[in-house]
Amino acid sequence: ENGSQLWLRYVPVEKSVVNKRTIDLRATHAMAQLAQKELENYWAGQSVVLKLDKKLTRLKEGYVIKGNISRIELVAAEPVGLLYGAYHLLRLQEMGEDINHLQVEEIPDYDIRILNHWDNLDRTVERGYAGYSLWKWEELPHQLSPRYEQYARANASIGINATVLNNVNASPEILTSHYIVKVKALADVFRKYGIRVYLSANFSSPALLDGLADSDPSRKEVQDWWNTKVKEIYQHIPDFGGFLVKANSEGQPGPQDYGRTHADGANMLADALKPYGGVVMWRAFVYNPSEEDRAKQAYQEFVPLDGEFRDNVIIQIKNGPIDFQPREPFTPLFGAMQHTAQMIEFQITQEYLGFSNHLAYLAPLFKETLDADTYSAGEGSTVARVTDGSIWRHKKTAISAVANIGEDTNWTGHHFGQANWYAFGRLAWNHALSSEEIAREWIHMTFTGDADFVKPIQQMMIDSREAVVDYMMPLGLHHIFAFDHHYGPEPWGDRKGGRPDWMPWYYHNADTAGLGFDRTTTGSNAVSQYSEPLRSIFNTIETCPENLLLWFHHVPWTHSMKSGRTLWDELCFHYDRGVQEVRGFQKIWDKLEPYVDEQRFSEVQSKLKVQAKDAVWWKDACLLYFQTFSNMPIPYEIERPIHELKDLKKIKLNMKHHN
Ligand code: BDP
Repeated sequence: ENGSQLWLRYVPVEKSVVNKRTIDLRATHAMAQLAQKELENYWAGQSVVLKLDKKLTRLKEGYVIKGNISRIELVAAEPVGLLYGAYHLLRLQEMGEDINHLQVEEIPDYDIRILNHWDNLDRTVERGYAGYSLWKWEELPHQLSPRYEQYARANASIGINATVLNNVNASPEILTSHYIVKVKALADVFRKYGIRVYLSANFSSPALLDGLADSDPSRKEVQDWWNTKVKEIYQHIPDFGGFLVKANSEGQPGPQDYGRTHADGANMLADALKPYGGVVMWRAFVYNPSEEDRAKQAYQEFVPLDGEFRDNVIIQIKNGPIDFQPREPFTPLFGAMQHTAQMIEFQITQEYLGFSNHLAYLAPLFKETLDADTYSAGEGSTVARVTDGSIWRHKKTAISAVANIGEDTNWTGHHFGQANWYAFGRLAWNHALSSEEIAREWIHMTFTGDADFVKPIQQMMIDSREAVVDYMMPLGLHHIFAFDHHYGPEPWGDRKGGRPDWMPWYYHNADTAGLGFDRTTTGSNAVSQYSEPLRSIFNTIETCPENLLLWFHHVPWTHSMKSGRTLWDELCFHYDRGVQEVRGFQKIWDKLEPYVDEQRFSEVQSKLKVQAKDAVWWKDACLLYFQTFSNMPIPYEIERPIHELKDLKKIKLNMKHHN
């Protein structure tokens, strides 16, 4: 048992069942046949009839399942809907649900449910912690690893229907003919499971690949280059999804290099893709080392462009305004552009949450953003609703997340990392699902349905994200990681001549008066980018949620918190609670050894040891460092530090960050 099967542990049905049961397919499409095959192999219940009904367009890629004791009917408008319906049935079976009176109607909340791989062509993975890239470019297109199909099946089983194969810091080579045939080979495998391929495009490709004088989007020669390139791609991949673009961000080229706007750049690509139905996902992750608060910059650059983008452009926005921190408020850009389609970008890979060493179940983080009310069209304008088309209808809706998948046998490095891939897929399909429900499903399918195991593990998963927040960056602290690789604490971090917006002090602002980033109306005024009443809520120290306090305020060390403690004591309390929680996870896990196979048990056990050590490291580093400003004692009920600050400052991890 090595975790390679993910949550797909369906048991083949016995001969005796097969003889009594029919899986009747009334359609011919290959994907419908695949749905039939999955049920033939694994469905142990009543007979199933699979039908397509093109008139049911409201279902989109969804399905209806109705059933009585002897016969279940699965109907979809699209062949892929039958496949999703088949996986739904198999999930019910795995969960031991009652399947006698089924009345299911499922319609996906987003049209495009897409994974973003940050995979480089040399097979290193940016912010990847599960080994090398799955894509074996040197063997493609001739050799197809069996994992391509396993990957596609796993995605289809949770409703993911799209994938970006390469890093947003894109090598232009991906668009050469040499690579396009390789991409085609992958697309041919994925298509069977309803998955479309997208590529990250380097904006300077025309100049870099074919020697054009520049890549200025207003020049006819450049536009022609993209038109020809797109045509070539569609000749090989008729259902190619489109481009994801990181432009004028962290040194990547873009339209601003030529005095053009993001809209000019995105529209040029959109025009090239339009005849084929392709889309452009244009990222809003932009910021410069300027005087301006980094958290404000995306909004400032993009809001003025509202209405200027083509209808096949979607602006891809990270959940938080800085960068995938353990906790951030939602990016204020959500809901602020009513005439432009917007999509969320989450990060499944744990760049800032302990890599694949820490157990952190991310559904609560995803939900926190999805459920956050932007108030942009009145109360109830949650981030989910301003992106899923229910408030402003745009041509296509989408949701994305940076994958945590690599070549490791268990796919994600940490066995519990699989749950985050799973959770993203389930939420992309239905953002109303709760973190608890999703965890329960995943545990059942990945480990066992025994309640004595499911309950405590579910609780541990639910608590795990907050534990990470507690021992790394409680109360709205952010970006106090070690430089570059982002593993471990470095609140003292400073690089001579380095960009201030990459330095921890830029974010925590510790001084003898207090701690935190003043983003109020008298500070950087980032609060003004939020709609009322949020703006006032965040702006006022008494009403600002305490879990975001140091995000929005520079707070005196002696400030009295809701608990009655001072800020300093509260900070100590949170760091300590984080450590205690991880110790608790170790106990829960050890106690459940009888329910888990040996290999997965011991692998998770050793990861938890690393996490517990790291949690203490974080706690000691942050408290000892911040104490040099607060000059206040660590409350006596809290575990004493076991490190010296001067030793912690010497730790240099030799980790490479591949760009
Ligand atoms: C940051 C990563 C960096 C990515 C960048 C991005 O540190 O490696 O290239 O985001 O999203 O989180 O473009």
